[in-house]
Amino acid sequence: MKKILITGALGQIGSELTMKLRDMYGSNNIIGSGINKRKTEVTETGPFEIVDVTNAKEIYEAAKKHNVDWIVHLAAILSATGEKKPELAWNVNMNGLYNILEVARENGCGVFTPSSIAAFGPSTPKDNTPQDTLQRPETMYGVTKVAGELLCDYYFKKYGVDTRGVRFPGLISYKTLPGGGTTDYAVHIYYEALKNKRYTSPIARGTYMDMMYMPDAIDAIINLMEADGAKLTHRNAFNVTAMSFEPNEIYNEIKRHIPDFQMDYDVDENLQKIADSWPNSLNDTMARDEWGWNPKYDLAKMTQDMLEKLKTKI
Ligand code: NAD
Ligand code: AKB
Repeated sequence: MKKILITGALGQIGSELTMKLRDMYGSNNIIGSGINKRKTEVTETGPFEIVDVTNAKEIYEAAKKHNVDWIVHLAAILSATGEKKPELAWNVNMNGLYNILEVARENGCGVFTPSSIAAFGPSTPKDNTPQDTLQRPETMYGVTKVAGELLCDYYFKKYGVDTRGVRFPGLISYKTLPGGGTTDYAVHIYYEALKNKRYTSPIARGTYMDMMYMPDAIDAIINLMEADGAKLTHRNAFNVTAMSFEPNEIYNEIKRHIPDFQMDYDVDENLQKIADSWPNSLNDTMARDEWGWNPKYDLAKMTQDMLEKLKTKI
């Protein structure tokens, strides 16, 4: 039986992961937390604490109060916001992670925290990007992600903290809007297709990025946390992907369901620069071999489900 503290639990991943883990382990065993509190499913269906991850005392007190044995650390500043506010991104992503790892070390907790495709940079091989390769990212978000991967490795090797993580691609979901990333266009396009039948893409035609539907992302977190640690040779920051597409391909897929949907382009230079520095497609063989990673959704299946779910929501 696990007792888990989740940071950033009201975000895009946290809002879905918290509910799934409460179903699996019981509501009282899954403690949501966030920098502030607002009325949502997460705050109404189980324990919830205010935890600013830059404040070590708040993390420590929440972990002690609930006697947790795992921390799923999701609080972060994502790529687009991070380029606008690099100091904030460094503070939340690096000092936050350091505080989490210290609390885990003192209390004997495991830590799951996601890295990202942003941990790669322009000098990384772009196609079929290997698990172990050059990582020289040029965004502050990417810098914190690659440093975070190394810090998690360090805490495992030096102190035996059970750290685990994946490099997520852009995540697509209908429950909670994404929080300031470069891949957010691949969520917004569905909302606009249903609401206005028009979308202006800030990412240029031909820009491939890895993507994944949220149910697969949730499975990745749970399956890696449940995996036998003795069998993991990589542990932190496994490449995982489910699909790779460029804006015109997702547009055409949506158009199959909404024939009069139209899209044009107004490329955002800042986002495009970030997107151009990331891989086109990851090689996730290590995750498949070491803990059975096997995504269920491709672009067609995801689009059908997204449109069905969003229609009801909107
Ligand atoms: P999100 O932006 O939706 O949620 C992050 C949450 O952290 C927000 O609710 C925000 O309020 C909170 N937060 C910000 N500063 C905080 C602080 N100081 N203390 C506590 N909470 C704070 O992000 P997400 O998409 O859910 O991402 C979760 C993790 O997954 C992050 O590490 C992110 O880098 C990683 N990731 C996400 C994606 C994606 O496409 N969503 C892709 C790759 C990696
Ligand atoms: C972002 O675009 O910043 C995130 C990510 C891929 O890490 N979605």
